[in-house]
Amino acid sequence: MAFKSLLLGLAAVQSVTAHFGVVYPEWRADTLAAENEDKYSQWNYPCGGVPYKAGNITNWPIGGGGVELDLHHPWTYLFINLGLGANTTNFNISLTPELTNVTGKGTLCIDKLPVPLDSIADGTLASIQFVTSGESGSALYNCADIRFTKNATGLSNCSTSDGLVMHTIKDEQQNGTQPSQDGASGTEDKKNAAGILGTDKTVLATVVGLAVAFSLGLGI
Ligand SMILES: [Cu+2]
Repeated sequence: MAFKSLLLGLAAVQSVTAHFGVVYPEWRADTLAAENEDKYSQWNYPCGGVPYKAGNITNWPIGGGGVELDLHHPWTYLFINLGLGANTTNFNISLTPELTNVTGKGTLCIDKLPVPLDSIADGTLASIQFVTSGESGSALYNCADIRFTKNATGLSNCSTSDGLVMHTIKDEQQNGTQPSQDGASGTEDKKNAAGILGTDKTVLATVVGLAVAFSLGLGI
């Protein structure tokens, strides 16, 4: 019982300091802010409990724009989805069609997420859903509302934090799935905690370690 309340205590402490933030396009609401703690929860599908237009609508390029995230967990799977229309709850267009793993904490900049649609009319309203998930499959959600706009400026002044690496399954397949003995890609594979296709024992040990940390409520 005492152990359980210790774990719950740890989880509560982590709840404000961890999770993730959306810097660009501007999120509906700061779901990390202490004053929003009772209103919103990033655990809630599809948008952390934040209603449409709770914040500003950002003009975003028609062919696809950039995003900037603030990641607080040691690693995460990342899914970015698009829902067309005002106040949609149907985020059925994937902007990250390859399974994506981000290792490291800090600022993640993606310069351009192509939108896989042939024609979007200027002024079309939409929302972008950001989902992060650990190995357990439970996920965190945030949304940002956008307006597809010709000549929208997009992301600027964003630089990805040192040590933060984004991988997709496709990258892993193209760069070789066998960690090399001395090559740079081998080093990178060992750092890649999710180790999607990694067979390396270091990777496995890291994943097990993280699984233990997650099961204890750390970093959640
Ligand atoms: Cu968290």
